Amino acid sequence: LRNGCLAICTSCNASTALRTCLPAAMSSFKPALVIVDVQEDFCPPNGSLAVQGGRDIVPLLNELLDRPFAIKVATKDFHPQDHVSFASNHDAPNNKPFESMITIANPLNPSETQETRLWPDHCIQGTKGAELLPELDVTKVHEIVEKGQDTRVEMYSAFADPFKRPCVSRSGLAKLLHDAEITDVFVAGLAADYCVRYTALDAAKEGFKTRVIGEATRAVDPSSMDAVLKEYDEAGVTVVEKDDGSLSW
Ligand code: VGL
Ligand code: ZN
Repeated sequence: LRNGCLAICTSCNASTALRTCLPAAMSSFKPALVIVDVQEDFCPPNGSLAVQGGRDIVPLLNELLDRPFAIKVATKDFHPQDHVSFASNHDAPNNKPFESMITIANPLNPSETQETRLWPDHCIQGTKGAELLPELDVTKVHEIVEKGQDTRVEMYSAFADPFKRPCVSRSGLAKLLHDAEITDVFVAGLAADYCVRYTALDAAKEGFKTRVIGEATRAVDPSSMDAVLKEYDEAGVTVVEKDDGSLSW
């Protein structure tokens, strides 16, 4: 029974807003899956920046790739050898991977700066470490988005680097998803506290209803996840699990 934008739910009899009552298929709902940085260097046994359990998420990622997402994207961290985030490109004593923080400046506006962490060399273009895990079913992936190619800036988000410079900062992912009229973005992959986090936060800023599939991520530093969950809360990003109904459409 329709009454303006209200409806009577046939199962619970409550008068409820259409958006929450109608099955997803009847309202506007076009989901995309973004699988972040499932690359050799982020995984045991040989990755230079291996995230504990990184390889273990692949069976679930392959299950997700079997689902009817309108667009399935895989991203790759894809750095040049002289990338600013590599500790090896900096002088002692402030060059300890995982520990040292450095200041990077917006190349177009040097007064705009950001503090960022240094890492071991990782995901260097053309190396084995930059490859997606061979057990990931890339035949189901529609688009591969590479990021982090600009030597001078860190880029955790698959959408853009933090300086959002016109023309050069963006990966094209936002345009790809908007052009396809995607409404909802589901994010999974590595690492939960870096590239998954900034990708999900940017997806929400782009206006997509954004969910992170918690079981399908692993963190560099699991103890930082409480703070990340707070950020998600403030940004309207929700963390879902495979069997909690969020993926049953
Ligand atoms: C990442 C650290 C450095 C990530 C990328 O994919 O989460 N983390 N570069
Ligand atoms: Zn990186």
